[in-house]
Amino acid sequence: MLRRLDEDLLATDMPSGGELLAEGRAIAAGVEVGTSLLCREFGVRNEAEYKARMTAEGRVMTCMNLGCPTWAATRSGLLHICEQAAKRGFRIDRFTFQMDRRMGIPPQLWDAASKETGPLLLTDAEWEQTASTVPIQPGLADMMIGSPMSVPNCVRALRAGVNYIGNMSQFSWNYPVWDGTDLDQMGEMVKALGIMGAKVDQGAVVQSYLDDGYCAQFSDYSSYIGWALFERYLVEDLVGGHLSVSWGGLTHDPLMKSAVTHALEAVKPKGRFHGFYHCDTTHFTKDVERNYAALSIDMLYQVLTELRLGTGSAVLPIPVTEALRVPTLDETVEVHNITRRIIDDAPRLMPMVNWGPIEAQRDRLIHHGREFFSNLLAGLSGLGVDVTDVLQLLLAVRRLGAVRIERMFGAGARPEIGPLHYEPILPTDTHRDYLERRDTIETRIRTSGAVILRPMKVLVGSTDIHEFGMHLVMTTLQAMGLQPISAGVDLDPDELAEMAAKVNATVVAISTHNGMALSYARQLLTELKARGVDARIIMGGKLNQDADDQPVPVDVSSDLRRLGISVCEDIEDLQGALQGIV
Ligand code: B12
Repeated sequence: MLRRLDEDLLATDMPSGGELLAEGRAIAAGVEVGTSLLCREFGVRNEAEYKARMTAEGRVMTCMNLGCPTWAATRSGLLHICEQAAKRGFRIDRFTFQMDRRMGIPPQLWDAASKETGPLLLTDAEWEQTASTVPIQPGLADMMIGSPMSVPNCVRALRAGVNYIGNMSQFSWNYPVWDGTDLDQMGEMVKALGIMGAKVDQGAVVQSYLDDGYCAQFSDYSSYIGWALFERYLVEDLVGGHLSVSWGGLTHDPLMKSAVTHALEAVKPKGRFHGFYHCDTTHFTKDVERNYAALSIDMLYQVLTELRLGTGSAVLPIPVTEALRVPTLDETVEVHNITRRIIDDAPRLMPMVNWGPIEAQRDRLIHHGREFFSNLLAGLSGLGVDVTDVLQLLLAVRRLGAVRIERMFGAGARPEIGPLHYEPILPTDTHRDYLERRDTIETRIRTSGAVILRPMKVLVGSTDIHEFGMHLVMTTLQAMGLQPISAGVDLDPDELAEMAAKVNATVVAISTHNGMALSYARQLLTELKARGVDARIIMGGKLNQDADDQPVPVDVSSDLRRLGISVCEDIEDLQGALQGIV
């Protein structure tokens, strides 16, 4: 295990985590926690009590993702979905509010950043309406705790009557146009955790969606469990709060998924309810018909798991247009209708399920997950981190990054064939999918006798957190014999242009997914010009643009072409795009 690092894991003159938690608790004293419409209608004080009641009654709860371009559209969307569900004889218990990434930065910076997928909440009245428009409990997770706006967002959510507030796993995200330091961001997060800890008795639960953060980069499912234990240690042991751990969007193997859910439930303290378990999102393709099968298979196994464990966590189905764009309201109603029918029918299958192999897998996950967690704490301590200080822990793990953390502390083997090589014990679907796609790309390029391109300096980056496409771009370029330079993720146009100037790039290859392809491209062209960089731009991912007056993001591929940008629908198009440049 590594004992020394070349860079600093901690900052000089750091405040203590304890002081920041106390600051948060002082803020909490002035915050009155609201009660949502759902809780009022059911006569419960908060969502955890609602979950306890529904679980006792044997109801399998459901959750949806929702975020239209504006709050007004999202509000009427909630009313529409509620009405349509009632017509079809079912109701939805909660929704996870999908917001524009700008919610994580101070409002005075909003105009400087691009509009992305999802709405902004502008006024106190709008915050309040999130929990009072329909009897569906909101979970406010994205861009809340973990972002630079952790404190004001957390306070406003609690006042509105929202109890599950997160998203803890997003602590490592960078936010557009915000130029504070990682220490500033983590400091705000710790204060917000202090607020949540102080409001435990009123039902405050820190929400985490594991796949949003480091777990997406881990290659071993036991690291998921280890990381959940780490987050639980932070929130429950050090802050005195309650934690909800959700997961599932990046896993398509339903048996492994059931085993991981079993493990997460087994290491959870009694009396806690996780918010939701997410439908797989990665086996959804552009072939919408096939996606009905992906949805139904995932939901069936999830519902069976829920019937067995009675976790009180809601199942979250995903509309079949997932791989195309954000869904329409009616697409959301449709998948909930399908899911409710699955819930109604699944009990018949229960006696036929053999849970033995899943339980055996659960035990391995827990065993190796605990190993990861204790390695992590011992390792951080050995590196000089005070493992009883929340701020030090968050800053240190943020600076280490997911890949290094797993390499250093994961339970798997470390054959010395590369600097960051790690051999997972229970490989994640993300890891296996990457290896499969990499092999396909390498074989295709080898067998097609791909032309050796003249040396060109290709800079590769992502405008947001989506990185899997970007990794494949790097892999493809390497297979072609080039040596691409990685610029990383979450890049603002000026940052990317600055790097392009620095490395004297001849090509900039960008992966983008958050509904801002056109505004980003325009800004990037301006920034490159300002630096005198004459590089060709290639773009791929979700080449669409959000607008306040459009229900879903609009495809902007032709606008990008008009700007002189090479547009790639798939990774296979990359070679052609580069040949065009030669
Ligand atoms: C995985 C995923 C995530 C993961 C990402 C994990 C990670 N570390 O990368 C998590 C859960 C974190 C996530 C978060 C979000 N996501 Co997301 N995510 C996806 C998902 C399911 C798959 C994307 C993916 O990685 N696919 C696998 C790769 C290999 O395929 P690919 O990206 O399509 O790339 C292929 C091609 O496009 C091409 N390609 C891609 N880039 C490039 C670049 C070049 C140069 C070239 C040549 C080719 C190329 O090559 C690849 C192979 O063919 C998609 C839906 C879907 N099924 O596509 C939504 C999706 C992209 N996400 C979406 C959204 C809105 C978000 C959030 C903003 C939600 C929120 N409010 O929090 C956040 C992002 C926040 C942030 N900080 O940026 C939306 C985007 C909506 C839109 N505008 O159309 C989608 C479409 C889901 C949906 N239907 O609503 N997401």
